Amino acid sequence: MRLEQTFTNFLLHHQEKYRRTYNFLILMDALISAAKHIEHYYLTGALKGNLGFSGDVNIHGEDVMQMDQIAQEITIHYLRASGRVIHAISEESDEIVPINTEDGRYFVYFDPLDGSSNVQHTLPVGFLFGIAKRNLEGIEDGHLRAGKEYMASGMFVIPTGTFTLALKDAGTWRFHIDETMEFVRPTRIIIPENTEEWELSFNSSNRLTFAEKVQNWIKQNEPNYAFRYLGSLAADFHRLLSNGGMFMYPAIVNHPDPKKNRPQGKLRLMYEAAVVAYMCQEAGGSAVDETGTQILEIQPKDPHQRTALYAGSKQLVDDIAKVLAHSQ
Ligand code: FBP
Repeated sequence: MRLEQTFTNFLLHHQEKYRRTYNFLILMDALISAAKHIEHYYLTGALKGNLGFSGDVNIHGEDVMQMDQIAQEITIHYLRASGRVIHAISEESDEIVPINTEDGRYFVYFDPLDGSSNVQHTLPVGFLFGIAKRNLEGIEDGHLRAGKEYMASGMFVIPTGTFTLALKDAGTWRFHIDETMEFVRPTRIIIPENTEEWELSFNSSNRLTFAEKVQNWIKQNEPNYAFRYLGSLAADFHRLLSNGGMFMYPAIVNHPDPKKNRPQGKLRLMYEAAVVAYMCQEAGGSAVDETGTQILEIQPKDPHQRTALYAGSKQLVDDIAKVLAHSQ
């Protein structure tokens, strides 16, 4: 009989090793409870008729799915119950959500159900989150945190029962859910250097809308690698962390319908790109934007700010970063 180390045991040892408090455990417990409930509602969504559109439109002008609202409600409930969160920024809330502004210890940036094009088919989606800590030494000015100021980030790939967590200067770890609904078997993730399994992951139907230099880079390099794309950042990045290569959501600058151009990118900086970039960096990889700037260095000006994203194996990201920075 093989009994596995649980996530809770793993985190308790981590906190002990770095002489940290129990506060982070309470927050992580809240996020895990939220993810488990979101997974339950998602798995039963088709039978309960929860996988359709809610009729509402979010701040990005996108139709909101019923599951987006369910996932948002569940997550805010558990973050509030933790008593540890100052405020939260969510894709599903136009405004910053004040929670425990006086006594809270953490800022939480999250996308409760990422990968909306997969929802109606109960295909893999993601629960993405980034965590930053209040200034314990001086005045807390509540500024929007750049990715490099995060202390942790992670993602649940729903409904696959997998959870990946990056801890500041302590690596990126993967956990799997067991028969008792516990996340177990902490496995350190290092993006492989061996290029055998490397892949490129991007929405190929957009390729002619990318900047010419990006199109040329793809033409030169794609013959060397596999191509994989699920249309869910969490699911695509989950696979890429194990295989290596690069996930790309470039800026759209050459769309035949100029109204559909997205020079600033599609993905959101604080709760999508920076979350992935943080896990990437702790796993030995890298992540840049359309100018070749490190995603984790970008200081957000707006909670829902967008960015282009190139994330994955350092060698590939450094290579395209040179091209991106060059002809600006
Ligand atoms: P949502 O948050 O609206 O789902 O958008 C994010 C996302 O779905 C990512 O998960 C995914 O990588 C990308 O958009 C897919 O976009 P596209 O359908 O344009 O390829």
